[in-house]
Formats: sequence, structure tokens, C-alpha cells
Amino acid sequence: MSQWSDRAYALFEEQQRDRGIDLAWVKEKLTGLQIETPSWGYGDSGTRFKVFQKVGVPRNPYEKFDDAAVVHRLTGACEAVAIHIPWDKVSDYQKLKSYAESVGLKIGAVNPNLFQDDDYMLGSVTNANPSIRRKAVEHLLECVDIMRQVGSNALSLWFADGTNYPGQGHLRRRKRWLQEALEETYRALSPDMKMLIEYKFFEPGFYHTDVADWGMSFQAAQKLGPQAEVLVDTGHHALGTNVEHIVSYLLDEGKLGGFHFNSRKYADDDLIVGSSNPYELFLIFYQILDAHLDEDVKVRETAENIAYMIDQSHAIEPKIPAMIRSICNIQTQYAKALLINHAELKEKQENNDVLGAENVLRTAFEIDVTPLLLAVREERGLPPDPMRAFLESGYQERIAQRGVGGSSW
Ligand code: LRH
Ligand code: MN
Repeated sequence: MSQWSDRAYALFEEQQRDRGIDLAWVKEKLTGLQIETPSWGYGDSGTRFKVFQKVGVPRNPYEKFDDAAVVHRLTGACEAVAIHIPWDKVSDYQKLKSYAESVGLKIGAVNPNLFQDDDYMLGSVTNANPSIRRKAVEHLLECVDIMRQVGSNALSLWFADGTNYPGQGHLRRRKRWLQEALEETYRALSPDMKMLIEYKFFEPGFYHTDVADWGMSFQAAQKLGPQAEVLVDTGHHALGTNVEHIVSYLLDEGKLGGFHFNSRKYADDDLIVGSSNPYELFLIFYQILDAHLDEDVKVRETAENIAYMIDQSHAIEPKIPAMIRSICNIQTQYAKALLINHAELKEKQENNDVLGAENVLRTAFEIDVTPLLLAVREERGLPPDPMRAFLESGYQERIAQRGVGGSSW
């Protein structure tokens, strides 16, 4: 490390020791943080107005893994890549698995796609037409089989199913068809597999969405069994929703399975996580770290087995830098949350010291964790500034030979 960062870290270390923070534990946690990147985050994507095509975008899942491998090599924090079927459909999934491993990666969650086939215009597992429901379930079962072939243990389910007008669909019959589809899929899982049920309050349904909020995912997962949990996509809530409260509730119920991290200002904007409202991301990590301290082993185990995943659409951003920025933003808020003095907070909360308690959190949030992140990266032989290392690597220039018109969704 440079002299500056040595001095900065020495001062940081002294300050945290004075605050009673165990920096060895903090570094161990930071080093252990792994965040899954989405294969589709490396491809072209956009809005309903335009999908801008960029130079050098991956043309197939193998090239998506090449780009993901660069992000992992520079950050050390994203060894797994989530795949989406059929966007990442290949003839030989064994070959895809071996290729991922050959570039230092593993395949993470498998995401079925029940929202782009024309047959699913009026619903997939909730479609009034039983043969379309059957087709949808067959796709879910195909994805469970793909999980076995690629060594994935997470089936990540999002249903676009919903309606645009009152009366268009029978809400309770759709609810039951959905649960039937989930039950048949759940029965196909191997014991080491998890089913993550994502919810979203609107879009593409503009009247109702069949899995619209955390409660509907939670209830569906409760009825299915221990391998079914809730996936919280941070962009899928109505404005004003207290997402960290939902996170604390699901932790306490042992049903928080994973996140799709991104950020938004208005709707499901899928922007770089932590770019708008980083305090929310910090408060989510506060709830998770607090659950780590719980006397209830179920709550602690849930907090220790969360699938952290990014789910973003990089419509205007250069893809690989956007992913590096996302990883760094998550590491930054996680590092700040690791510096929360939980004992001091508990004492303030138990004394109903309103501003005292709030200030304990704010104090941690306002700590500059740059010296800590630099120290951890240096100790792991990683570049101190992964973004700069990428821009100086020439990789972006090398992949330009892929041309324009790579994969998009
Ligand atoms: C739906 C969603 C879902 C993915 C898709 C790419 O908005 O969050 O998780 O399948 O984005
Ligand atoms: Mn998502």
C-alpha cells in the first residue's frame, strides 16, 4: 500500500479500536462477502423505448462468463454468475459448467423465463388455459434439470403473471394454479436445492400481479416447505416501502433466501445498486448483521445463508464498469454496517434514547471505509482500485472485436 493508505489505515485502525470494533472480524466478513452477478447484466438491455446496442457486448454465455471472470479477478467478490433460460440456453450444459470453472467461476442461480414466450401473454402458471399452465410447469422442471447439470443449488423464480384490467382474471383461481405449479416444481428439487420466490408489485401487470408482495411470496414458501424462501428484489416495492423492515421480518421467520440488488428512484429502474439511496442498502445490512447476533439459531442460520445477487439492466452504462461499480458500492455499505457498535445501539434502544440510537447507526454510515477496503484488497493481492485496474487493463479495447449486436434481452 502507498504510504498514504498505510497512514490512513493506521489512523482508521486506532479509531475503530477506540470504538470497540473487532477489525479482524470485520476484515474476515468483508473477505467472505460474495455477490452473484447476472449474466444478463453483461448483455444489451434497455427500456420499452429503446435497447441501445453497444460495441463489445458478449455474443453468447461463454463471453458473458469471460466478462464476469474479469470482474471477479479484479474484485475477488463475485465467483458465481446467475443464468437465465433461454437467454443462456446451450446445447451442452456440462460444457458450460466446465467453461465457467475454467475461467474461475461457478454457475449460480438458474432463472426460468416465463415472461417472453407469446403463449404467456395472458399468464404462464396462472393462465386460464391448462395446456399453457402445463407448458410453464414443464419449463420450470427443465430449469431444475439444468440446475443438476450445471451444479446450481438455487432456482430463482419470478412470475410476470398479472392482469391489466379488473375482472380480466379470477384472482383466487390464479393463486391456486400458481401454488400447484410451485408444489410440483418443489417436489422436483434435490435436498440441497433452494427455491427463491421473487415478488414485484407491478409491471408488466398494470392492474394486479399474482406474486405482488413479500407476504404472498412468504405464504407460498411457508406452504411449500423449508427449501422455499423469499427473494427480495430491492426495486420491486411501492415508493415509501420500508424494505429493511421486510428484510428483518423475513429474517425473523427464517424465510429470507436472497436479494436482487439494484437501485431505483421511481419504479423498477434496475440502476446500479447503491447509486440512489445507499443508506437503504446500509440499513438492510444492519438488519442482517443484527440477525447474526440473535440467540435463535434459525435466525442466525438464515442470516448466514443469504444469496446476494445483483439484478440490473445497464441500458446506458458500459457493462463491465457498471458491474465493478456495483460490487464496490455493496462492499462499501457492507463495510460501514460491519462498523456498527451493536452493544452501544442495544443499550440506547433499551433506554428509549431515540436520537442516541439513531446516531449509533448514522455514525457507522458516515465512516470513510476507504482505508479498510484498500487494506482488505491489498491483503488479498487484489488491485486497490478495481475500476482503475479495469480501465488500464485494455480488456474493453480487446473485446471491441466482438462488434455490435451482442446478446440482449
Ligand atoms: C423482473 C426481474 C427478475 C428477472 C428479470 C431480469 O423485474 O427482476 O428478477 O428475471 O428482472
Ligand atoms: Mn429481479
